[in-house]
Amino acid sequence: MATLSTPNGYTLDNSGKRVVVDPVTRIEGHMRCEVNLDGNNVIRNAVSTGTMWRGLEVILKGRDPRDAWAFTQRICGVCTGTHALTSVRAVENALDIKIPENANSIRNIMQLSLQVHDHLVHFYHLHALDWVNPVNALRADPKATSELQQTVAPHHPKSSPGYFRDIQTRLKRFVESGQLGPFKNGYWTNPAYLLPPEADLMAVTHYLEALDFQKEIMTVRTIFGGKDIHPNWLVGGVPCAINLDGDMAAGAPVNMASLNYVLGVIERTIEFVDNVYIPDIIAIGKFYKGWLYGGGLSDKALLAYGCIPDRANDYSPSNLMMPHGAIINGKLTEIHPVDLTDPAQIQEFVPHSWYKYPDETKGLHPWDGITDPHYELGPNAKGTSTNIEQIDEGAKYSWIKAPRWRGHAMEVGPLARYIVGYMQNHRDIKPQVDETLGALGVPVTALFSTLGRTAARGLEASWAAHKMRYFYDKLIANIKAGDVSTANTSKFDPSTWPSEVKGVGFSEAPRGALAHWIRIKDGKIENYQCVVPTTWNGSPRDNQGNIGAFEASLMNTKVARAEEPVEILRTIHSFDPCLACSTHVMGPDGQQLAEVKVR
Ligand code: NFE
Ligand code: MG
Repeated sequence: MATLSTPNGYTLDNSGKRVVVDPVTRIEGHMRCEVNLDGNNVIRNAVSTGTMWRGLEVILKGRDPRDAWAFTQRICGVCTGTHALTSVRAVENALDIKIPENANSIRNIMQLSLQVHDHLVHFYHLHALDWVNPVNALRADPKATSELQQTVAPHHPKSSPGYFRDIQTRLKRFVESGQLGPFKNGYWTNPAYLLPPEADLMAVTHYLEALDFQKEIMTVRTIFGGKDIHPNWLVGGVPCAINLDGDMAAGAPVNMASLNYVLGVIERTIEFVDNVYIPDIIAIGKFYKGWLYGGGLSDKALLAYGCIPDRANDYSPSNLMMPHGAIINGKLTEIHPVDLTDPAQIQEFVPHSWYKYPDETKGLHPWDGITDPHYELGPNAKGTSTNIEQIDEGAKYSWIKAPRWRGHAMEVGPLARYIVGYMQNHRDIKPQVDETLGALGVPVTALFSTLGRTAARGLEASWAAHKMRYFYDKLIANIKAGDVSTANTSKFDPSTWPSEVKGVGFSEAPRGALAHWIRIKDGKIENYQCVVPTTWNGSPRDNQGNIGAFEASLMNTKVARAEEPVEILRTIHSFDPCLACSTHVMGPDGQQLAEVKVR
């Protein structure tokens, strides 16, 4: 082909120089990305491939629905609990099980703490080095760095010149030893890095502080869920007993002492996000204003399911504290309601995915989903099936299916949630976004960009941190009113269940809209399908030729050095990809189907 127009409004041209990034690092899971550059090094064609596959949906067949959360939680090592939460909701929806208010508050606190934790790790440890140059930080003046921090983040206590000098010395030792550790393999001489040395040193310092803070924020889930990164969950509520006078040894993990501890962690989380994370985004954003344009989806197709029910058991949009709705064709003022039970709304397509359907011209709703792997490279691929040199995107080319909402390729995640919320005048989101745009001095259209996506994630981390406090207060008030119930076990026994039921559970995972669909027959799982955020964002082309969100976001980006594609990483990383979540399938007998070598 030379040029090809997609129904979602992109013109693809694969005639120019092909650049392959494989593996894309600083993500979860394994991903490959290929682009074609024109004579001016502008991306004119983009191909995103999930290069791994695993087994979960098939493993679940025939198992006890009450155990599904424990399996699905292991889809991923970063957004763990959100799958467990979505799974117990799917089962509760199928069996019409209501949970106590305390369980709702505790689930929300756990989910919100995951949201903040995940966003912090993404910004500092997976994404920051696309903007921040640790080698350049060696040239910083620690005193000027201290002054910079006191200007941009005046409430953060760790700000003395001596503190920054110590960090710089540590960093210098790293670099001089030739062992850059976490800072290895960066493009540190690339002209795309624009921060002054002091901003680099400040951000690298916060990288280390955020690393440290991880071990604190995860304790919220260890108290309510017994452990992390894979805490315990329960169909019908949460598996922890509340006894204010109790102690851990007596089997009451939720007591006065541990609740006080949780409160302390929540307060420190709010402090860290509001005094460090948000100021860093604004400080970095000011130096990279060019990245507030481009990297968005030109058709502005955005999807959010909503999450964080205020009262228990009510999943209608008016009770969900995170935004719900779909935007298509760039019409921001028209927000469509989303119905996950409607086969006309959600469908997964596979003509460009390494799966087989009986009829691949049609999509399947997840309740009728089929997981039948089929690995083959197209006729125009280069290399061999185990050592791919170039993907053929005209054929099957990814382990990710292509989910579509009413036929549209959608972006999900913090940016989708924040734009839907902003357009709905969400009472928390609207002022937060307006304040940030004001601080950066840019119009609302700047949201549709690589940095807009990164900024939305930071704002959402702040929102989530404050909402943890809201549900903490709610939990305490309810306990003080005499209600210590955390689980409803009235329908736990399968003999109380109908012989055939189906259900759907949904949440907003850190990376976007997540849902699990379940069919239960005679007390066992008949079919289980997960459609996860990175399945939406990282999807390949569909039956109509629509490109997915990763692919669309890369289009028309200019790359400074073709051999150092930091620009590709910036935009792909702004989605916080998780290929582990999105490629969670394998052959029915668990056999190895092919070995895909990643260069
Ligand atoms: Ni593995 Fe996940 C999130 C889910 S997939 S990280 O967030 O669900 O994008
Ligand atoms: Mg799936």
